[in-house]
Amino acid sequence: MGLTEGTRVPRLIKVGGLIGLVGVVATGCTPDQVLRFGWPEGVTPQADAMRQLWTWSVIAALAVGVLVWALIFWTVTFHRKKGDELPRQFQYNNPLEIIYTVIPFVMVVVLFYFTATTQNYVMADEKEPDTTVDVVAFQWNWEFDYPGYRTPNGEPVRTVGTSNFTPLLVLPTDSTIEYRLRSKDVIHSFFVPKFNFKRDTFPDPDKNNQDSVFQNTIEQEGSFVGRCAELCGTYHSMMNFEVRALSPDKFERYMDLRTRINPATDQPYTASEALREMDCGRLCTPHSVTTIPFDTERGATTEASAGSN
Ligand SMILES: [Cu+2]
Repeated sequence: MGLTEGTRVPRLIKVGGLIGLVGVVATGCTPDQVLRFGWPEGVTPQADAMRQLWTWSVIAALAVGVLVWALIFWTVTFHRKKGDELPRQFQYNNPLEIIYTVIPFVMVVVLFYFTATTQNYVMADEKEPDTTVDVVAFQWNWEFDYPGYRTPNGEPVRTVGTSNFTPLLVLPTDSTIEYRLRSKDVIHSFFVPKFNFKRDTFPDPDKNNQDSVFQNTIEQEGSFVGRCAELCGTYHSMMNFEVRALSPDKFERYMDLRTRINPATDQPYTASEALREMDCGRLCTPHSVTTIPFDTERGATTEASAGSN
């Protein structure tokens, strides 16, 4: 039996709904993931504020899209050419033109308002920080200094990355952290994907008029990879580090060790030694777990070029 005019539209709606339902269910996405619309999950309230801006922007865009698609389909379905007579003309219709100027203007104002307030929240650095860390980028690694904690030598607690050691930026959760960025040579960029945030690091940020300070709060313990996100030379790709977020009591224990002399070496505890001493499981792994030191293969390259000579 052929389709009659009366059943075609409800069946289209049913088929369309079914395809949509299968699309959502078959991907295995949770409602939370669906509402992220592809936005990566972060570990800071700042990252979550940006996620909310993204979610609501996409919902607003979809609402406008559905309205526009509906108008298009309504027009092409019910207003097809019926004869040679010219249809009623709408140009120079003032009320219509005012409406389609005012509505987009209102949409832009609303989007601008939420973008500006979210950006102000993410960029805000007026709180008194609980922990301050000086991030020093250099070709091609990172140095992290904690000016609030001093070793018995009077030096700030310091972690420096090398070709064999990925530097661990150990930080406390649930407290305001201030990052003060600078570079020793060229422009680098401090990037922790789980913060959904990166910031260029300049040499002499004051002279360059750069806002080199930002703050955030990490809401969960864990190990999060960090990278340089500005092409800075030959070994740019090896410029990785790892954020190790520890609960405040673990962090205090870590800093307590780092500000004391390790009897085994007669030197202040290094990051790895302190974590090994704490022995708290995976969170205290004394080396990075999210990235590995980059093998420069210098030896192999030298051998290969020697062989070709
Ligand atoms: Cu770099």
